[in-house]
Amino acid sequence: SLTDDVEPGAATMPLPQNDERRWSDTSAYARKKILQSWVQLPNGNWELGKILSTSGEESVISLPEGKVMKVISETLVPANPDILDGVDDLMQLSYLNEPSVLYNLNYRYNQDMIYTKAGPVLVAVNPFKEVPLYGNRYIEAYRKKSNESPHVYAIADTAIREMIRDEVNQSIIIRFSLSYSGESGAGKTETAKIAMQYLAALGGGSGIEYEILKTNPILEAFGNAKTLRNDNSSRFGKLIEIHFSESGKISGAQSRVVQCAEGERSYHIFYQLCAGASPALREKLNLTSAHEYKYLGQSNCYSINGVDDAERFHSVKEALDIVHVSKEDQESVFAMLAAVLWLGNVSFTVIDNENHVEPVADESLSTVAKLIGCNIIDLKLSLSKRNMRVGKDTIVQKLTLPQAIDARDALAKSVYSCLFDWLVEQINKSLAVGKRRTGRSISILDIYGFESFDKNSFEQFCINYANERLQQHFNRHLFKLEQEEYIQDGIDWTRVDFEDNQDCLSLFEKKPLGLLSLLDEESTFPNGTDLTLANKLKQHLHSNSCFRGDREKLFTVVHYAGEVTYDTTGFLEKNRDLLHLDSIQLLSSCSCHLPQAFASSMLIQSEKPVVGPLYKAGGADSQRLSVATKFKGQLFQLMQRLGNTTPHFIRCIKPNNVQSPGLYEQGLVLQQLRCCGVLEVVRISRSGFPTRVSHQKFARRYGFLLVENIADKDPLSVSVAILHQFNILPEMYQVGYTKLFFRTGQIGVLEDTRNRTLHGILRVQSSFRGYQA
Ligand code: AOV
Ligand code: MG
Repeated sequence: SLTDDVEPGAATMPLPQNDERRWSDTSAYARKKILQSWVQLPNGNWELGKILSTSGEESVISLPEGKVMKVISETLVPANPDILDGVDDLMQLSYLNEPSVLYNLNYRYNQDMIYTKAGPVLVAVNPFKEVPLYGNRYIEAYRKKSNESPHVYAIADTAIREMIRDEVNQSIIIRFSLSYSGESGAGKTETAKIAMQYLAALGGGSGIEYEILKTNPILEAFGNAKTLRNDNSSRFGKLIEIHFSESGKISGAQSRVVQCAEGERSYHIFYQLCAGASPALREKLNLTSAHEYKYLGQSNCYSINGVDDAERFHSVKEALDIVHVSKEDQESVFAMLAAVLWLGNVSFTVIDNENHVEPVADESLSTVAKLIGCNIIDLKLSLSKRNMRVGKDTIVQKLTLPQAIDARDALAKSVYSCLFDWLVEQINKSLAVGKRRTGRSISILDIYGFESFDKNSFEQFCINYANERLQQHFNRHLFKLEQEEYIQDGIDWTRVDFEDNQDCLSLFEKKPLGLLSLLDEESTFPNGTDLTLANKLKQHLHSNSCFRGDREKLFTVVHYAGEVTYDTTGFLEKNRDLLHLDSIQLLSSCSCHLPQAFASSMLIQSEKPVVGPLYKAGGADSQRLSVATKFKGQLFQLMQRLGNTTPHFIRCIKPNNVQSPGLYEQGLVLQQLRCCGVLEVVRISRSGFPTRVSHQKFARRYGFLLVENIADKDPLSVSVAILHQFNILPEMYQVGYTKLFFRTGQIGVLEDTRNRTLHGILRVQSSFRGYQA
């Protein structure tokens, strides 16, 4: 037959080209004769073909629709037999390579099976439509384990069980990373909500779970915005900690937030307020329509398909009721929002021949003053002058138009970000009422993904730095720790290489010559500019392999997910956190209580023991942490919390860039799979021993199943006896010095036996009791 011509083990071993080689499973290929193979078409997509013949270096392949193609044998990639179509764990694929993984995910995706396991990681492909996979019926099925197909619910369930079994805090890390194309909209936030749903249902009975779910609309309204890539894009990262009591009931929750400086953004809540405020509130806040506000007009987009802003506004108000924000406070919150909107409309007029300006005394200015409760003259002053301390003297500097606009926008941003922090605090207070933190917790991390645009600024710099840190957590956990543990415990293990990103992290964090330190240093120089910053970076970092200086204000960082070129324009301003003492003074002079609270929180912050370098704004005496340093501090706190947990990973994948259901773009999916190292994870898990149990624990858990007497035996001997009695195949486990290591799935067999036996014992006991009664 024609196919007999194929000699896969011979010279034409089909190694995929260049760096994809590491993902191919050549040994398996060499052992078997391949009938089906993947062929890469000129457009980059892979298609399944039958190998008709192979001669020399070429093979003849028949493709669907009767096409026949001659290809270089080396470019062929083995395909899996049909019976493996749509397996629910990529570990089960005989041939582990890119096209096979792409095909498998696609096969499932077409049938609305959006979840697939990749060893220990859950891969979720965004359906961009409602899929019938959620709700009480499904929750119940996963709780009872009657449904075992991959699901967020299954991950959440494992987290609960491991929390109880190992008495260790757990985390569910929902992340995504991708270079050069929109990562936003992959489904992280939705996935976090689905996980919370499950935890709330299982830890139910305390009443708090309802509140936890209800806080979502608040955080989303104030923290999310419509972007080109995602109608509901998160502009902050959050870690939700759900606390459980000893009895496994939810006892409280807390959100930790990592916020990074953002330009003026159109957060949902602004549109919701404009659309949904009652006539009385409108009058009180002097509210007009969204179109009238400059801050909202910038993107020229006022509504989102299928979203009723007015209705959402009511949900937010309800949610605020649930977390016990009083009606009065709610009104203050809305007043702050309106103040921010009106601030954007404040305009300036030139007052002298040196181009100094002052705000125009119009409706915008007076409304802002009224809403925050300050004197209009004070407001005017703070937007046209700046107090500077030079040595012991204070001098007053008048502002030019760009400076005044900066001061105005900085005030608006500060009010908004203080408001957001204040809300998070209220939510946390309400969710933690009087609860003691005795039990364990499960944390869910939903953080913005890697970003790379045509132009990348300070925000991308922070976001990508955070992702670099998280990537390391992921790497360390899945690869490094894994292998180190094998070696430490003396078991047979061939090293699998993985790419560490420590070099890139050092580029950011090294002191004093790292990106963050140098940025902070330059921010403290009154004469520092974006250009001097760029030059400084180039001067000190040019020999670093993760850094490249480019022309003028540009520099490039080689991230794990790809190269990103940053433009230092605006870096110093954004890092300095422009709010001057003048503005803090203005807010503290206000008669309304929220601005006062904001002012004092900012003052407290500046008086805190300093973690990073101090910043003096152009000589002004506000000593505040730089934004980057604050961000790093928040990030480290987050990592510290995560560090003490057993992580469970979910990777979200976006199958197309147009938020459309049913459309699966191979190239886009592949890019994402590559970036998050899905195939390496599968490979390492498949060849490794992901389940491990100490001899003591193992002996304690299964020892009673033994027929022989074990009373005087040490745990290791007991463990070995158990393995023998249950005929666990030798290639399925390894005995280490302190632990047993199992291949995936093995422990399940033992657990089943244990459960059956226990069940039997209980039945005997209850029938015995019945007899007594
Ligand atoms: P993101 O959190 O990953 O983006 P989202 O969770 O906001 O992405 O998802 C974007 C959109 O995809 C949602 O608004 C839904 O319409 C849809 N979607 C995601 N997951 C599901 C699902 N399981 N079922 C149905 N629809 C879904 V960003 O925060 O922008 O990085 O920054
Ligand atoms: Mg999100």
